[in-house]
Amino acid sequence: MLTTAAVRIKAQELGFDLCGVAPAAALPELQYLSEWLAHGYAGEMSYLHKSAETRSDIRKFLPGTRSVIVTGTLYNTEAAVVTGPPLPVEPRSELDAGAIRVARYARGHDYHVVLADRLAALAEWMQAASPEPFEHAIFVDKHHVQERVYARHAGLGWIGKNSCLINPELGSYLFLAGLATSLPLEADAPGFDRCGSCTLCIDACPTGALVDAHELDATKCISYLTIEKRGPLPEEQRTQIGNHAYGCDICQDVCPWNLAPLVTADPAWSATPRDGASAAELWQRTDRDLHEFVKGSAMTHLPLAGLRRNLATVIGNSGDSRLAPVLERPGGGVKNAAPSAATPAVTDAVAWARERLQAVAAAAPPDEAV
Ligand code: B12
Ligand code: SF4
Ligand code: SF4
Repeated sequence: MLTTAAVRIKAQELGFDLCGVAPAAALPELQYLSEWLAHGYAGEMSYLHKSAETRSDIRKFLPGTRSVIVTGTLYNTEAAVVTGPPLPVEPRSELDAGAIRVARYARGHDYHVVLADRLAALAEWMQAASPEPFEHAIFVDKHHVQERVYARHAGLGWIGKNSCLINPELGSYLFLAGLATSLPLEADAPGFDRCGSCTLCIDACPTGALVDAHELDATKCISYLTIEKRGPLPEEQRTQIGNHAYGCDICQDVCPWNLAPLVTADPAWSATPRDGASAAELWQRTDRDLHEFVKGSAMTHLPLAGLRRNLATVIGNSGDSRLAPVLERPGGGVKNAAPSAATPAVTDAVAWARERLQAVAAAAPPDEAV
């Protein structure tokens, strides 16, 4: 019979840093989803409402599931922890005004693709190694499984007050993904809470999205606003976004369990540098060249118009009125080269950014005004 230990060894060979097994049972944390949705915390993520029934128990995702194999994959490639500067962003030099932040998880290749391939290889190996036939289904983020809950019960770590799964050795810059299977594998012991009296993540969140321990109001979260929210960003939240063009890591960057973050050597997660790129330079790209910047990464899940909306917002937050003229030149000013800039949410963000930068220029002493 296939054992949990054998599956774990194979998973590590395939590039997963962590692997454990949770029972397919009525786990206590699964119940929070319906409460969370009832609070309206999901905002426009209607897919969470639509799939709530399936998400409430993995046995609705794959009937007959007896074991849940959960993997954790370290994606961090940055040696030093860099927390977001105070918001709104103060330009620190001529060069870095308008430098964008891209969340660590989106800096490498698209994890949906990489991890699904590795899980398919694990499933194939299991089929060959198991004397008995079994059912299985892979889940990677977008599938209807509450991954953090099963990860905790597979012994990968605990769910922190910032709502992230934290491993005591590796921290929380981890992708989660796994396999539901009808095989009766031996379950691991669940991870236990090591947050103690710490509240650093709650205190550091610039938007107040962490309304309480383990309670995240996504509608206030920069990750939701920059990635999931379509159309114009709510006016009152634009300055809070600062220079975040895609996602946010602040509540993880401040976590003591990430203080000396491990860096992965896996080439899948190191790619073209995206974090720190110039919002002004990106804004002036044609749509085709802007797509080149995100190609192959999880950032492709955001339509180009959404990225432009975020870039215009970052430029507006840069506090550098010298960046205002670039807003007139999406696509380098070449006609029809940047159709995504013509969408209502983007033109709205541009008008807002221009107004903000004009106000900065007007407030500057005469010799500094442009
Ligand atoms: C929707 C979603 C989002 C939304 C909502 C986030 C959220 N906290 O729910 C938004 C867009 C904001 C988001 C942001 C991010 N996400 Co996201 N997201 C998801 C997704 C698709 C579903 C999560 C979900 O079910 N939410 C619903 C609510 C109910 O869950 P929850 O807040 O996580 O609450 C849980 C716990 O807090 C706990 N709980 C609640 N109350 C209490 C009380 C007590 C006492 C206890 C003990 C526990 C507890 O139970 C809940 C059950 O799930 C998962 C993938 C998946 N299929 O699971 C990825 C996932 C959670 N995201 C992930 C990542 C990487 C991120 C970001 C770091 C990306 C970024 N850098 O911008 C941020 C982190 C923000 C944060 N602090 O959570 C990873 C997390 C990996 C990890 N180590 O935890 C996942 C697992 C994707 C993956 N496959 O790797 N995400
Ligand atoms: S990801 Fe950023 S905005 Fe969202 S809860 Fe964490 S610190 Fe707050
Ligand atoms: S910052 Fe503190 S409270 Fe928040 S997740 Fe980390 S240890 Fe837990």
